[in-house]
Amino acid sequence: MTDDDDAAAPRTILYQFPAMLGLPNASPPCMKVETYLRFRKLPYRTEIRSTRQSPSGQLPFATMPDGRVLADSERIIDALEAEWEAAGKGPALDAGLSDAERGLSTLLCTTFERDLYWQIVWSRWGEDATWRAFFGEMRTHLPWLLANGPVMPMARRKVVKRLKVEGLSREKRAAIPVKAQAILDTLAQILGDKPFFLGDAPRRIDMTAYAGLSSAMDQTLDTPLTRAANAMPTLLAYQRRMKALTFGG
Ligand SMILES: N[C@@H](CCC(=O)N[C@@H](CS)C(=O)NCC(=O)O)C(=O)O
Repeated sequence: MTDDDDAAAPRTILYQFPAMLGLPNASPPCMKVETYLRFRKLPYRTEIRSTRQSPSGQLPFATMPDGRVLADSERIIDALEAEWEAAGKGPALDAGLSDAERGLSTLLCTTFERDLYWQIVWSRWGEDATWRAFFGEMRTHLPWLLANGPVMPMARRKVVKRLKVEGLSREKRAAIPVKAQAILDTLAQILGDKPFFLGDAPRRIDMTAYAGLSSAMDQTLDTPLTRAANAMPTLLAYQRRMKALTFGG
């Protein structure tokens, strides 16, 4: 890990969920920050925390190299990018993008962080069969009381309610894979034959994209979403390209 390149260098401490489902992190926002840190080869270490310990009530949050504690993946990356530029290490990841490219980046961000994100959440929490497998893995990381008491079924009911607000529910189950395929098709069309979403070089959106796509494609849970995404050669090649650049392999 980048953890030990230079023991004296100030490092970011990224607080997140434990690694699960064969992924460094099964939470796309946590994975986005770690992808960024690895892409930039910045010194960092990760620590497991619960959402109750986060200033925002959500993960990730981080202690920055200057000691500030920040929550929210975008704020953390904003601060690291600002430091990168201030230290004269080079241009920001999105330097030189046209207005149209910035606009596309914003739209893609919504597609990954809302549309694809809720599909991922559905694929784990919504369906009974995958929920059982997901919970089976999750409970190995939980204290006995949480793993066996009513807390996780209650958490599931809360997530299922939220999914309904996002338009994903048992009543509308038939529409879910149709919507998932439309999202995946749109992403593959925008990517086309470019190596990265905005061209030849990785940009900020690629951190978000890899985080979402790895959760959808590279998780050990066998879900309809995972199968649909892995059947798309453009997305599969992209996911592997980003993985090789950041986590290796
Ligand atoms: N906008 C936040 C979103 C973070 C987020 O949604 N985290 C989820 C895990 S993927 C979470 O902590 N959920 C627990 C909750 O909301 O209670 C970011 O980008 O960091």
